[in-house]
Amino acid sequence: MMEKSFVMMKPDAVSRRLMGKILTRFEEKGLQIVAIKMLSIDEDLAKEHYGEHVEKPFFNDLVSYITSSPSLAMIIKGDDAISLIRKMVGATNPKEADLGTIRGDFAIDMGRNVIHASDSAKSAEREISLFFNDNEICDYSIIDNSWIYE
Ligand code: IDP
Ligand code: MG
Repeated sequence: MMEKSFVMMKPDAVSRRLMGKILTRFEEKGLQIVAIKMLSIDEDLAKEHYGEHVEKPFFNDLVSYITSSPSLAMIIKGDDAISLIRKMVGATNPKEADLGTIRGDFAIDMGRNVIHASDSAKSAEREISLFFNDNEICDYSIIDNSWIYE
């Protein structure tokens, strides 16, 4: 099923100049970027985005990390994009993430794991509306789609 996922390069990815490399992975896979923007996430947005973790011991550090410097927010579209992108991103703990995944290849610490991706259709919908207005989402057709999809 065609899906849209919310994906975000975290402050470490942006500041380590990894944006191009990470974006290339999604493009080369055949996925489609339908929205993208750099933004400095404020405390309110960080707490809202990570609301499910409010009781966790790492919550304050997570909010500091995410608000420390700009992030790159995106919406990425494709067939089964939500679970596909979670696979490309790899396990939350980069030390356990398989090599070949984004976290496995570019990160070491859990609190510096370079990227966020929605974990379900429900989260994707919530996160997309938290970060983007409808008029920031571009629905355009891509000429090579018949070489990506059967
Ligand atoms: P996910 O990003 O793979 O979905 P979640 O469990 O939703 O993982 O956690 C959100 C983010 O919180 C993680 O990506 C990571 O940056 C941070 N985090 C999760 N667990 C820990 C921890 O035990 N220590 C430090 N940071 C953590
Ligand atoms: Mg999560």
